[in-house]
Amino acid sequence: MEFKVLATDGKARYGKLKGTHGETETPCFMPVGTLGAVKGVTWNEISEMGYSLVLSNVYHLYLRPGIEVIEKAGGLHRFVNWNGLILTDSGGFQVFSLGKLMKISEEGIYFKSHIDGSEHFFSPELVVELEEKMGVDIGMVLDECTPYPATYEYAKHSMERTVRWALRSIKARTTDKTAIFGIVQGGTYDDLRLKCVELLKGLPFEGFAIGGLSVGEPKEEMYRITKLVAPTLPEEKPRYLMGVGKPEDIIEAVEAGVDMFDCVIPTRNARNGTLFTSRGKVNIKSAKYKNDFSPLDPECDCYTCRNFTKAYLRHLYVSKEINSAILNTIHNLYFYNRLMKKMREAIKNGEFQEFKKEFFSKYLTF
Ligand code: PRF
Ligand code: ZN
Repeated sequence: MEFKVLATDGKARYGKLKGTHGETETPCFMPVGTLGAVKGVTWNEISEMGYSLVLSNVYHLYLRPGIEVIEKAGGLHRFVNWNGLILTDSGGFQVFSLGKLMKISEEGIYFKSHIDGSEHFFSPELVVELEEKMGVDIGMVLDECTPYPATYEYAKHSMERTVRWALRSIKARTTDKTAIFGIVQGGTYDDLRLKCVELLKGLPFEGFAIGGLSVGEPKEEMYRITKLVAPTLPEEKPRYLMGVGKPEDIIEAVEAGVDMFDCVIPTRNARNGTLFTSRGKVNIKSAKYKNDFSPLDPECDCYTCRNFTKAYLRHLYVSKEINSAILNTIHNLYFYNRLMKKMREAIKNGEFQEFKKEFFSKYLTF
């Protein structure tokens, strides 16, 4: 993997990331394709919207269809027939958030399948092995996503274990075709976060992620930790804020020097009828759109906005038509990609502050 910062504006960075299966400009947003599919859209639509990097998940793929199936298919790219970049999350977060965690030990994580209740074990070594077997471009290490709130003692032990697991992950590597990213934990404690960066930053990871945020802490805490941690990470490597977020959160984090993001918000909200527009969020099920024959976002030139009215989108949603999810997802993912593109242009032109001001002058965040 190759990464180059090509321009900066304040702490914000514009760059290029090259992996085994292509390249992407940064800051970038990764659509979430947990099970090897981004819900509601085809790969063709994903790449037409301008995306060349998507996120998937080793925990889910391990449980179904199983990593052997993916190996037999010739790797994850061949199995799903996506020829762009793929980053896989390790399951460190999913095991916790799905609530099926059985036991966490120094060795790894014992968990129960959310599908059939069967028992499994993930070690840092196994996760790297599975990510390499699937041939993904970027694999995340196994970490412990510290919940919020957590006591100082808990957050400290959990962060220290995440660092020991990071060292084991490095030792388990057998190829550089799959890049591996380390993950910074430490809860909402500044000194633990900085300590974690210090312990990880000398290790031969191709990039670093900030984990353990957007787990229920107040927004101010998330911004504070992001602004504290991002600038301390190695300048020449990509920085990834995991599971974030809303458009306004992403803008704040880009300003702090973060390069990569993923979140289910644009795709999940699309299916719930919540759409992102240049004026803020739109709840398409609202009765006020019943006879509104204007486009969803006059500033958007996605397939949905170019062709359909709010009244029609509302009708599809209310009628539970599959096309509602499809058209809404196309719009939301297009909106997110355009947001990232605007930020990249602004950074290149040294106009990030102007961009931010302009964005928030129109976009209502309540
Ligand atoms: N760790 C991992 N994946 C994640 C997170 C984390 O802390 C988060 C936190 N928002 C999202 N996804 N491995
Ligand atoms: Zn649109």
